[in-house]
This record gives sequence, C-alpha cells and structure tokens, in this order.
Amino acid sequence: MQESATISGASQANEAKHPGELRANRALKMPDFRLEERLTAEHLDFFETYGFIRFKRFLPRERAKALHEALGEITAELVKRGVNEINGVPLIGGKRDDGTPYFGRIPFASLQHEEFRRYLRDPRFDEIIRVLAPGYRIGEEERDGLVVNRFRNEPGAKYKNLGWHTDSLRDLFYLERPRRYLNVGFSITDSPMAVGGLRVLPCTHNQCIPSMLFHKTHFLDMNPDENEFAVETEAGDLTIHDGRLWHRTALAQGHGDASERCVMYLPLMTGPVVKKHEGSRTPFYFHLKKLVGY
Ligand SMILES: O=C(O)CCC(=O)C(=O)O
Ligand SMILES: [Fe+2]
Repeated sequence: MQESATISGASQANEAKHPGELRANRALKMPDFRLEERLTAEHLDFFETYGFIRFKRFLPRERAKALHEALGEITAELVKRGVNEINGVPLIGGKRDDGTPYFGRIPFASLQHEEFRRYLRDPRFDEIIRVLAPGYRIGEEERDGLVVNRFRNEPGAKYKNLGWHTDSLRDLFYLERPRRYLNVGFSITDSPMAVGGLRVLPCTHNQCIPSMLFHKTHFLDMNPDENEFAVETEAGDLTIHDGRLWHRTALAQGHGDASERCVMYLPLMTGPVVKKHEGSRTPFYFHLKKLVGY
C-alpha cells in the first residue's frame, strides 16, 4: 500500500450511551483508490486485509445525479400504479413529513429504468468479477436484482438504518455454505458521517462460521461498536465489501432531506440461474426481516 490506513473523525463521546460509543463512529481514512480498467495488487492487498475497499469517483457526479433522478421517476411510477412488491420481493415504503411517499428499498431497479440498466453494463464490473468473484454473474432478474436503498430519518421512514449483520447469512437461508460473496455498492448521494451510513468491523471476513452467525444478534443489534469504522463516500464512489464482514448502516444525525442516503448494490449470483417473475413467491428471509421491523 502507498499509504497506510489511518483513522479520523471525532468520536461522539458526549452522546455515548454504550461503552462502544466512545470509540465508535470514526471514519477510516483510506488511500484514494481509483478503479480504471484493472484491479491492481494494491487494491487486492487492501481488500484482502480489511474485507472492504472504496474507489473514489467510479462515475462522475453527473451520472450519480442522473441515477437519483431515475430513482425519482421509478418511485413516481410505482406509486401511481400502487405497486407494493416486485417479483415477490416486497417494497419498503416511507412517507416524508409533507406526506409524499417513497420507497426505502426498490429491487430489480435495472428492469425498470434505462439509467440503471446502463449502470450495470459498465465493463469494470467484468473486471471485478474476473478477479474477485470468478464464476459469478450479474443477476438482473435473480434474487432481488439491482437493489436501491434510500435511507431517510423521519417519522414516516421504515428504512432508517440497519442493525449489524453479515450478508452471507442469506446463503444459509438458501441452504448453501456461506461463500465469498461480494457486495458492490454505489453511492448515488453523498454519504458523510452525518447521514449515518456504512459501518464495518474490519477483518471480520476471516472469521469462522459460528462467529459469522453469533458474534452479534443479526439485525437486532444496532449498538455502535468500539471497533467499527465508518466508510464515508461521495456520490459516484463505489465500495466493495466481503459478504462475511460484519457491518451495519448507522442512523443519520439529520432529519428529512438532510438525512437522505441512496446506495445501490450489484446483484452478483452464482450457481443455477433462477429467474424471478411476477408470480414468484416472497422468500422466507423477508418474512424474517418483517418480524424485526423492516
Ligand atoms: O447501507 C449500506 O450501504 C449497506 C446496506 C446493507 O448492508 C444491505 O442492504 O445488506
Ligand atoms: Fe449488508
């Protein structure tokens, strides 16, 4: 690595309620990695060591803005048609203080708008798959497809934050051994510390399966952890984290529009292709999520 990772950001000692909060909510200062055509040895070293990486300005800000506008168009269309699930995957609704509706989580976004379809066609995703996830494919019509999350902090929001979890848990619900699963996230809006955002426990991608299952209570545990780091991003940045890494989405400090954070995750799939369709049943996983309030 050119530069070692260092920490920055004020811990919020004055608001600490749990012992972990004294040290929590620090930003990890990383090198400004860029993803051009190829992943470099330096990228791989960082990713393998910490379990995540961030690429600055993967797309220019204008493209992120166009994606945000596309999200608005999809939302308006879904609201107009009174849709509450897509291919068996429930939409998570929300209401702004002025009563206007939106969705906290929209699956299969690339099947609904050209701008999201175009995003998935970026050749650099082929490079990420070739190096980090050989044998995987972009499953636009599988599982949840391209998911767009819109986290907001207001009384009408259901998707304000996410408790601690590992994404590989999903494999267990599909009765598969947790694999190295990549989560490739794109920031549609800026995600500084104030809008909450991604918090990770670095290096936990190397843990054993019991620890992946029981280190924390999946989704219910929302407490800051003294060993967590915030991965701050700007609109246009790309992050990759290993599916076995413990992470959460922190609650924004602001409210309403000031708290909005939009991020989308690539649908990386392996194994037999099971395409979703209008008659697809809701997976058990979502019933479980509903039980814990999402
Ligand atoms: O907010 C984020 O960036 C992470 C979201 C997440 O972990 C998930 O949807 O599984
Ligand atoms: Fe996750």
